[in-house]
Order: sequence, then C-alpha cells, then structure tokens
Amino acid sequence: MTTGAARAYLAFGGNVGDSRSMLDRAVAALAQTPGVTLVARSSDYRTPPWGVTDQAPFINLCVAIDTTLAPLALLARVQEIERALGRDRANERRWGPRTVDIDIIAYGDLTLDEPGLILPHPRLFERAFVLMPLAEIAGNHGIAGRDLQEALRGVDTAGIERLPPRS
Ligand code: A4P
Ligand code: MG
Repeated sequence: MTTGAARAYLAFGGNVGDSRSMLDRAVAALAQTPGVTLVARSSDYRTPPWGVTDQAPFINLCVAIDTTLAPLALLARVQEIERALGRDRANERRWGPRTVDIDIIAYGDLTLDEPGLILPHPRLFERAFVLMPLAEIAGNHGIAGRDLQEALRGVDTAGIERLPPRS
C-alpha cells in the first residue's frame, strides 16, 4: 500500500437495465479516479432482492481499493458516478430498484457516524449480497474486527449465484 493511502472496500449493486455492463462502467470510473488504485474486484453475483422483495434480482459485486481520498471525498465521488450512470435518487424508494448503488463498506479501521456517512456500513453484516463478494476479495482481512466466513454463516445465502466472467 502507498504511504498515506487507506484500504477501502466498496459494494456495488444494480437491478435496472443491463446491470453487469452498468457495474463494469461504475468500477472503471472509480478505478480511473485520481487518488484511487483498484486492488481487487470480486466476481459478479446474481442475488435475490433484499429489503423490498417484489423487484428484479440484483447484480452485486465488491471491490478493494487503496485511496488517498478522505472518506467524504470518496463518498462524493461514488455519488457522482451513480449520477453519471443515471441514478435518480429523487425518484427512488428506499431499497427499491436502482441502476447503480455504491456503498462504502469500510475505510481502513475507521469508525465514523455522521449524518451522511456511517463506517463501517451499518447493515453490512445483515447482507449476504455484500458478504459473499466481500469474502471473495477480503477473506483473510476481516472487516470491523469480524471474520467474514463467520459472518457469512449468520446470513441467508439461498439463491445467490456466483456468475462466470463475461466473455
Ligand atoms: N450513507 C451513510 N453511510 C454510507 C456508506 N457507508 N456508504 C448515506 C454509502 N452511503 C452511505 O444511500 C442513502 C444515504 O446513505 C446516502 O446519501 C449516504 O449519504 P442510498 O444508497 O440512497 O441508500 P438506500 O438505498 O436508501 O438505503 P441503503 O440501506 O443504503 O440501501 P442500499 O444498500 O442502497 O439498498 N438487494 C440485493 N440483493 N442487492 C442489492 O444491492 N440493494 C438495495 C438498496 C436493496 N436490496 C438489495 C440491494
Ligand atoms: Mg446505498
């Protein structure tokens, strides 16, 4: 890791339009951001909708980055990417359909509780659609002091499908 950079994990999801292409574009945009180095990307997963269940399945993935951006600057950047890819928060319902959603799962060992940013992500350990791709890339790291394999045993992974790479 570069001196001064923090290892951060982000979760991507979407269920409107061609989600795999949309998420590829979102990951590429993040990777091209000054101050961000992409370290790892998980497989894509097809996941049953969580929270609001009467909607299309999601595609989910996680990435690891090293970044010199401060947490709030990283949040502003991912929200800019969401907007650029057509996300319209004004016309969404909570946990409803979206083109691309990017959550910051963890930023180094930082604990933060501000109105706009909570770290680690507060619903991380309830969500198999985050834990499965996260375990693929952060397996031995642990997040927020918790072992990911142990966390995975506490959630329902039924119906989650790891997808082969696209050709
Ligand atoms: N915010 C606070 N902390 C964070 C953080 N660590 N990372 C604030 C990102 N944002 C953070 O975000 C609402 C606000 O949270 C942001 O403005 C930011 O300042 P949002 O993305 O609009 O959140 P939301 O959708 O209303 O709620 P939440 O709980 O973040 O939901 P998600 O994760 O966005 O849920 N089922 C499957 N299978 N796969 C999915 O990806 N996604 C959702 C949407 C529901 N069901 C799903 C999936
Ligand atoms: Mg979100």
